[in-house]
Amino acid sequence: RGAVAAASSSPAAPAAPVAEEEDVDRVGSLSQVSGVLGCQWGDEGKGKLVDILAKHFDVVARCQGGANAGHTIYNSEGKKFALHLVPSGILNEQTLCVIGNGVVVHLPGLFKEIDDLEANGVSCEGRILVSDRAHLLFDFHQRVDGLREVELGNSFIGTTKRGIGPCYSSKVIRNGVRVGDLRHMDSFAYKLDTLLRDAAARFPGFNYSSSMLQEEVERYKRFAERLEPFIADTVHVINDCILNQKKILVEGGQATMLDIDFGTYPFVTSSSPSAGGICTGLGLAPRRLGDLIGVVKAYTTRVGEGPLPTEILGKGGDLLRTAGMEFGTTTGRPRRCGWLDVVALKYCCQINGFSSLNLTKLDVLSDLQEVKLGISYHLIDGKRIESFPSDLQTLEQLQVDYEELPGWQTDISSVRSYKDLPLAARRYVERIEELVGVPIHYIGVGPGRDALIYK
Ligand code: 2SA
Ligand code: GDP
Ligand code: MG
Repeated sequence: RGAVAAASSSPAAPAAPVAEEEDVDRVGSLSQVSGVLGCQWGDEGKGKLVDILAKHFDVVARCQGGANAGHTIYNSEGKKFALHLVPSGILNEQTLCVIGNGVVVHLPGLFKEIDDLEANGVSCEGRILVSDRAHLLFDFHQRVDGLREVELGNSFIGTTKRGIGPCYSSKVIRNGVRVGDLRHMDSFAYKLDTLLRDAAARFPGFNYSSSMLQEEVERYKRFAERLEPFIADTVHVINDCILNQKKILVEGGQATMLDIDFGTYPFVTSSSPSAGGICTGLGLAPRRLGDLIGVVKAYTTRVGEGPLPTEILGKGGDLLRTAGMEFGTTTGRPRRCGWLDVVALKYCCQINGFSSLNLTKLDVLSDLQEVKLGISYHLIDGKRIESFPSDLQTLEQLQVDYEELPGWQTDISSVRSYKDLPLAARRYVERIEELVGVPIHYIGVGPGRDALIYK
């Protein structure tokens, strides 16, 4: 898949009308440092919200993950862009995009993404900074990702095979090579050699020779030259922006249920997509954080293996997948679908302390006669589970208690004002707010920039 998807016009993404004044006020009054984080298992539509909010911020920054992320956004002409490493603020000309120290950076992928953006009329020059502390993700990390998945047999994780886990492993075991190391090519070769020898010793199927090292070093010498203008001490840049009253929006990749600590371990990614990852991934002090917006799909999806308590198997799941076009933005894999899991959502809100939520893809539920919310869990013996379980055994055995609500069976994709939503749709939204205790300020009714209701 190209870094930037086909530059096609989507019929579902019409040109954006001007937002009403009070909507702009609400967005304009978001804190100096705000964040957009995923509440479920990723692909909630974080990219769309970041793109919409970007014009009210000076900087949009990524703090974790890498090119495993896939954020699909549309510009005002309905042109589609699929971003992986470049922050979703890039379509807004005034925004500086920062790739923070917590991100793992695959340079060939980043350059391809930049080339594709430029080819589609988006100027990136001088608008992207990459942290000198960010770790480099090499092609060999991707090979190792694939080898590990094969080695796991039936217990494979279902990773994106973008090398994320192996790169964070190199970082944590203190073998990693960082962006700043590109400025010291003499020691770069030695560091890369150590990494490649490690991989060759660990995996019998991993071929490695000194000529491969030489080739890779030569390639990275060229990359180093091209990357030089992008490299920055982003910790300093971000904190300096704060001192100069600039506004920073942090864009999360993946989501809390895929968090290395809080997710359904080991079926998780290898970074911290929760609020804590903002501080460690950008060098931002916790007390700088202001509004954090949790993005939650009106139902649930997950791509990859692992527990999904409210999953709808068979035809019902297929219907949601088709209606919501639920296929991975990075890998094209079909996403598993289910009802909204309120237990998982409450757990996620607890961890992140969201000031508000963006409920996305409400339009996708429009055809259903009834909609369900997974409101609590119990075990086979009837015992209620009070919090989101940490172990796979419980997660696999638990039963979900559902609340059924009437569907609205009306196309809501052109609704732009909360009061114009059908009563049943408003009841669904308000019931979620009531159960979770966090206000829903934004409601997505389509993929386009304009398809957002401010509540
Ligand atoms: P990895 O590659 O090591 O991070 O995979 C570990 C788990 O994390 C999941 N993961 C994701 N889940 C949803 N969306 C992601 N991004 C792409 C998208 C995914 C795609 O936007 O659609 O295209 O397949 C993402 N990235 C990682 C992954 O599925 C594993 O469960
Ligand atoms: P992210 O990883 O959280 O940024 O989400 P993705 O971009 O991977 O997946 C979300 C998908 O849903 C994208 O194709 C978006 O264009 C689309 N999308 C976002 N919000 C809405 C919405 O409110 N309604 C519909 N129908 N699609 C949406
Ligand atoms: Mg995605």
